[in-house]
Amino acid sequence: RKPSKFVIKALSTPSPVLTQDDLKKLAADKAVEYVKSGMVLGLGTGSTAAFVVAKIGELIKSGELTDIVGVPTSKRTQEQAASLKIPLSTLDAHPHLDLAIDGADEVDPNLDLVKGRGGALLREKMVEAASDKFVVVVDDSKLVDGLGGSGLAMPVEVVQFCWKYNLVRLQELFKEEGCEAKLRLDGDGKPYVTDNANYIVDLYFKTPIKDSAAAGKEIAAFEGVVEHGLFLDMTTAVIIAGGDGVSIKSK
Ligand code: ABF
Repeated sequence: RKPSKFVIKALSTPSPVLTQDDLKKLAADKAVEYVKSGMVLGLGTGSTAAFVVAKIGELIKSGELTDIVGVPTSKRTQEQAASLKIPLSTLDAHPHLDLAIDGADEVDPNLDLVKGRGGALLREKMVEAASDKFVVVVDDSKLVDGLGGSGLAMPVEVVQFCWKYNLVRLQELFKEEGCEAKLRLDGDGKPYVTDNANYIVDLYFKTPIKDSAAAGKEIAAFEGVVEHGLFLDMTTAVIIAGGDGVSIKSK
């Protein structure tokens, strides 16, 4: 399995009847071509990343990949990888990773990302920042002109203590972008609790974030903010599956 180089390149043309899941799987399979035996791998979270983990499990089972160590970015991924018998470790034991592969919620033309609608942003950012290469797998519905521009949530993980205080401060910070901040709730209408026992405040913007680098710094400076979903200057390459086929973008 020879991986292509990280360049913008159309790789194949899927038939028009492919579903969103088919597209996610196409992107995932392409990303797994970068995985080599002996690698320490960051295992992402979300439905696209789940296809990546499944494929890696398959290749380990068939003997095509050996000596893989996976560092999961969530309890969910940990469970999936364990069920597939992927050997697992932690950042404590493996502080340096070769490659991380994960999905994203938004990808801008600079390959900066919004992540964390799946709730795993803190562990994702820790693992992906510790990785030599970070490959993002998406279907083309995730492409935006500016971060925050999809109308969907940009998550911020906050401590439970006085979460409302931070919700108000975050909303105020993005007044110009018409930001509405909401505490994320679970299926029972209770506050959603992350793997790290924190809450998530979701920010909804009317217009994209003007300066995402400045925004990231300002959000992170708030006491009680644990992490935010802006993943800036972290991406090595993005694998995009869409109606026109699978393509790879890198800076
Ligand atoms: C993770 O899963 C998250 O950072 C992002 O929120 C989400 C994307 O999920 P999906 O691939 O299911 O759209 O990558």
